[in-house]
Parts: sequence; C-alpha cells; structure tokens
Amino acid sequence: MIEAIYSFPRNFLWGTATSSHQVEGDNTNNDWWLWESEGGRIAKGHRSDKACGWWDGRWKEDLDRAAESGQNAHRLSIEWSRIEPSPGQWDEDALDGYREIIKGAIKRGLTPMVTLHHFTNPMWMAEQGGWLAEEIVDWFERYVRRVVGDLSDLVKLWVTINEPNVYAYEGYLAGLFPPGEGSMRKTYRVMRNMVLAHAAAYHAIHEIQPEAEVGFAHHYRGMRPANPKSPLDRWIAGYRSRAFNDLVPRAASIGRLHFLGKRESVPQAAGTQDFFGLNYYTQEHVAFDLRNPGELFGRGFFPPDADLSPTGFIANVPEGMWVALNWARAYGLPIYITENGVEDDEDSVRPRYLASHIRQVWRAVNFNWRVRGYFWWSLVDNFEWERGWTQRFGLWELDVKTQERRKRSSADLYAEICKANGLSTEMVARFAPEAFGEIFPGATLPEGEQA
Ligand code: IFM
Repeated sequence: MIEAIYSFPRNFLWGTATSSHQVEGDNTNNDWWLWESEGGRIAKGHRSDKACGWWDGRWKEDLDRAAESGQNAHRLSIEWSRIEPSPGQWDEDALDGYREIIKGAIKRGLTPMVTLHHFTNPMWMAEQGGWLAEEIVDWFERYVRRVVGDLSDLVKLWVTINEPNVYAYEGYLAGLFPPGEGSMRKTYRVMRNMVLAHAAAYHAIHEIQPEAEVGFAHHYRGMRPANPKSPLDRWIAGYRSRAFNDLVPRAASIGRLHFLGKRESVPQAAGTQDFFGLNYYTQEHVAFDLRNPGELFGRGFFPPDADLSPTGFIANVPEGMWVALNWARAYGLPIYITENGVEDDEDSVRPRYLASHIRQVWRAVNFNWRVRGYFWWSLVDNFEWERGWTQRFGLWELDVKTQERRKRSSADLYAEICKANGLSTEMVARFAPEAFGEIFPGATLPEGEQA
C-alpha cells in the first residue's frame, strides 16, 4: 500500500480537554455538589465524589500521560467556588493550587488553555439568583480579574464561559442541570447575562493582559431537516439551529441578541472574541412536531441507520464537523476545536470517530481555514453531569473506586496522530480499518487488515 498522510501545520495544538468539577473531586462548595446530594437528579444516583482525584494531586499522573502521548496542549478549567468561597473572599491556597497545575502543564510541554466558567457556580452565587441575578456580570468580572491578575504570567489562551447555550438550556429549559427550571424566558435571560458577563470579562482580561487571546467555547449541534422536502421540517431545523447555535456567537460578533423574535442591542459584546472555540459532537435530524411545544415544536432524533455511541447519546457524523467548521469560519476568526469526542466504554466506536473527525479537520486546514488546534474530550473518564459515570469519554478508562487508569486503544491512536502531526493510512488501517474507505477514498487496505 502506498502510504499517505493528512498532515497538519507546524505549531498545531493537539490536546485534550477537562473541567474542574468533572475531574477534581470534593467540590463541596458549588451548586452541583448540592444537586448531586439531593437524590433523583443523576443517573443511578451517581455522585462526583473524588471524581478523578485531581485536587488530591492525580493531575500529575494524567498530565504525564497527556505529555508522553505527544500532546502539546491541555484545556482545563478553574473552579470559581474554590477561588471565591464567599463573596469577595479569595482563597489564596486554591489560587496557588491552580498555579501549580498550570505550571505543571507547562513543564510537561502542554500549552494551557484555561476556562473560567464550566457549568458550576459557587453556592453563595447560586443562592443569590445565579445567572439570573442582576449583579452576575459584576460578580463574574470581579472573579475573572482576580484569576487573570494572578495567572496572566502563565496563561495566554482564555475561555471565559463553556457552552452558554448548553448551560442555559439544560438548567433553565430541560431542567437537567441546577437550578432545574423549565422556562423559555429564563433561558433567554441566562444566555443574555452570559453574553454580557463574557463581554465584561473579555474587556477586563485585555486590560490586565493585552496580549491575551480570549473566546468562548461554543457548542454547535448539527441540525438537519428530517425530510428535506418538507418545508415545515426545513423551517423548524433552521429555527432551532438559530436559537441554539447562533444566538451567542452572533451577539459576541455583532453586538445584537436575537431570540425567538426578540431583539436586543448589546454593543459592549461586539467583537469580543479573539478566536472561535468550537465544541462539536454530533448532528441530529429535526422534524416539525406540533405536540412538542416545549422543544419549540420540533423533535430531534438520530436516524435508524446512525452509527451510535453505546448509550445512544452521540451519532458519529464526521461530515457534521465539516459543516460546523464552515459555520464557525463565517465569523472570520482563528478556530480552536475546544471539544470533540464520544462516550464509549468499550472503545468500539471511538477509534473510527476520532480518525474520521480528524480527517474533516484536515480538510478544513487543507483549504487554509484558520484552524489552530484540536482538543479531544476527554483525557480520562470523568463525571458526566446528569449522566453521572454511565458515560465514558476518556482516552483512559477510570475505575472510580480504585482510581486506577487503563489505557484504551484510542489513546494509542491519538498519540500517533499527535506525534506525527497527522493521520496516516497506516494508522487508520491498524486502528479503524472499517472506516478506511471513508477516510482515504480510493486507497486500498493493506493485506491482512480487516475492514
Ligand atoms: O462533559 C461535557 C463537557 O462538560 C461539556 N461538553 C460536552 C461534554 C460531553 O457531554
């Protein structure tokens, strides 16, 4: 077989992404800890407990794994409830703890990308109204100033808020995240406040650190009309996509909020992204459904022939990554893929999911689209919010009780990709032969490799 390789540019960032509550353990002072303890909220009554033990020091062994497998970046988040346990009170030890982790990443050759808010809130903030409170923009800016003031000598890449759309929909419409509400009006309010808090953080970070690069991590969910010939399906797919995918990035680009017919001007948010952070996992079909007003008269589903993850949470649609990148590129900014991944305890879908998504990223790079880096979700199995430990996204498997890690085959595949700065025919033939034809159309599998 003739060897071929999809090569990436020099200095491309290859990493994995994690978040504080999902890996640290013992985050007893945030709203998720309380939510988990209330019972009936999390699959099988699971709790984050010690999570992956990062706050007890296990970040060292996991970052060793990342570095040894050729990664050159890591995206992690800071836990607000540790830094500011009560309003205006700063925990210097917690700040030192993050300093040590970030220094540890840099020492291992991993460029840190740091997220300032990833779904969890300090208890005091949740009790005073959370993201609906009038004061939230000032609270967030105060916290951001403290963290960035402390860590700007180590960190250049800042993500202010992770997935505002997911946070708002899950917490305020679907009710699966705290505070468990079901109100469209509040969902909009929270997204609006997140845009304003991001804008305030963006300006504050640049004041403290002019050379910083600041953005959001946007969750893009592909939405295709179930029946492309049906005008109603086409309309509802577009409508839902605009409400879910477009609201926040548009506001951070042009300074205008547009949600379900409501328009609002937020000029302070215009032009507040130095890069576009893109989280892409899957694409769904959307059908018009009058019986489903709670979901904006649409019903999202995966088609019967979809290549599904074990719990059916994610369909493997690599073409959707291309669509997402094309969508993100319209904002005219450099792009980081801040998350991409699949839950798969058996590691049966993950190798082909990984390889075929990397190929789509390469297509974009090959057209000179400004894609600067890729962060796989996630390094090690971690606490999956309302799905608890029932979903496993890690390159390394975690035994939650013993804290032992076991390498999955996908970790080896990703290590080879990172080290080669590209994806080769030989890698795909070994790790995901069933996707060989799709990833290298026209090439033939070497003898002995099973498709
Ligand atoms: O685990 C989450 C992460 O916290 C945010 N993006 C999606 C991931 C997988 O569900």
